[in-house]
Amino acid sequence: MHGETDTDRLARANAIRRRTPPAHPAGAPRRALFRGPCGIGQTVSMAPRALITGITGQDGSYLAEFLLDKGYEVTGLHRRSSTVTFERISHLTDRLTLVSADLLDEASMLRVLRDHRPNEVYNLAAQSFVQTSFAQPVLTGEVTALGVTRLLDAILLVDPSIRFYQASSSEMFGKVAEVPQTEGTPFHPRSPYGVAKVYGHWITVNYRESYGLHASSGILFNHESPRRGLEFVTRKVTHSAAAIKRGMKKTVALGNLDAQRDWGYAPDYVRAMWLMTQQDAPGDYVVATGETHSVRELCQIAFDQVGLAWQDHVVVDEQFFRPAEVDLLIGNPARASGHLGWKPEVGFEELIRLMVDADVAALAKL
Ligand code: NAP
Ligand code: F7E
Repeated sequence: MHGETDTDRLARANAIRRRTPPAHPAGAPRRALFRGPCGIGQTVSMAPRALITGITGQDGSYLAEFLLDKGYEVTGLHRRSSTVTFERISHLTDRLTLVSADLLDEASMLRVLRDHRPNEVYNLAAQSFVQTSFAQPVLTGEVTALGVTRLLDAILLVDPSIRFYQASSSEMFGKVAEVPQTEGTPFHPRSPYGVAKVYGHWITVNYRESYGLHASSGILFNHESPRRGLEFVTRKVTHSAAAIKRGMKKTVALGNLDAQRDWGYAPDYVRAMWLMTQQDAPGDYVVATGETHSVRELCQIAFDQVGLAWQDHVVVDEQFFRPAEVDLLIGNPARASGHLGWKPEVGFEELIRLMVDADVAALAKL
C-alpha cells in the first residue's frame, strides 16, 4: 500500500495470518504440501510449518526464501530493537509471520512454539561475530550457548516431535587436530564464540540422545553472500573495493592477511540445513567446499573485479588481529555429500566476484 513502512506491512501481514485458522495440529503428516478444502468456502493450509530464529541475519533470510519456495509457512523469530532490522527480509515480509522473542528469554520462545506449532525449528540466532566474542564473552555464552538449551527445553515442553536444526560452526575445530576436518575431528575452539558453539553442539547431541529429539547439527564452514554483515572480512573487502572504485574512500584496514578459510556461498549452505531435517534419522554434518583461500587472495580477486591493484589500497592494522587465531580450516563434506546428496554450486572466485558486483550495484543506487 502507498506510503506503507516495513513495520506497517509486517503488522498487516501478521493480522491477516492471525485470522487464518491454525494450519494443522502438531504431529500431522510433515510433507503435506497441498491446500485442500475445509468446509464451505474455506481452505486450510496443509503446508509444513517452520520456525527460524535469527531470520533477520544472512542465513535466516536465505533459508526463509528457500522454505517459502518449497511451500512452507514460515515464522521468523526476531528480537525487539529500537530500529527496524528487516533489511534482508524486506522483500519477504508479506509472506512471513514475524514474531518478537529472544534467545535470552525462555518463556518468549515457549509462547512462540505454542502459538505457531512449527514442525521444524532452525536455530540460526547467535552472537555470531568472533571478534566481538572476545569483548563480550558472557553475552556470547548466554545467547550462542545457553540460548540453544532454552530453545531445546521449550521444544521438549511444547512438542518433542519438532525437528530441530542447530547452526554449529567450523570455529569449534579452532586449533585443528587434523586437516581436513570431519564430523569426527576433536574440537579445540580458539574464541569465546567457538567455545559457545561447542556447548550448543553438544547440548543438541545430548537432547537427541537423552530425549530422542530429531535434532541435527550442521558444522558449517564460512559462507558468504551480498547479504553478509559488513564486519566480516569478505564483505568488508568487497564493499571497500566497490567504495574505493567509486572514489568514496581510498583504503581499507585489515588484520591477518595470511588467515585462511574454507569459504562457500550462503544459499548453497541453507539447502544443506533443510536436507538435514528431512532425513529419517538426525545427525551431524560438516558442510564445506573442501578448499581453502587466504585473505590476501580474497583481496586480489575483489580488487581485480573493479580493475584496481589491492596492494595500493589495503593497509594492515593491528586492531583487526585476534587474541587467538584458528589454523587451517578446511572441511571434508563427504558425509553431507554421501548422505544428503549435497554439494556446493558456487566456487570461491565466483562468490567474491558476485559479491563485488552486488556492492558496486548497491552503491551506484545511493
Ligand atoms: P548473522 O547474520 O549474524 O545473524 C544472526 C542472527 O541472530 C540475527 O538475526 C540476529 O538478530 C539474531 N540474534 C542475535 N542475538 C539474538 C537473541 N538474543 N535473540 C534472538 N535473535 C538473536 O549470522 P549468520 O551468518 O546468518 O549465521 C547464522 C547462524 O549460523 C549463526 O548461529 C552463526 O553463528 C552460524 N554460523 C554462521 C556461519 C557463517 O559463515 N555465516 C558459519 C557457521 C555457523 P539481529 O538482526 O537483531 O542482530
Ligand atoms: O574472519 C581474518 C580474521 O570475521 C575471517 C562467522 O560467520 O565464520 C565466521 O567467523 C578471517 C579471520 O569470519 C580482518 O582474523 C583479517 O581469520 O570474516 P571473519 P570468522 O571469524 O571466520 C565462522 C565459521 C562462524 O561461525 C562465524 O559466525 O579473516 N581477518 N582481517 C579479518 N576478519 C575481519 N572480520 N575483519 C578484518 O579486518
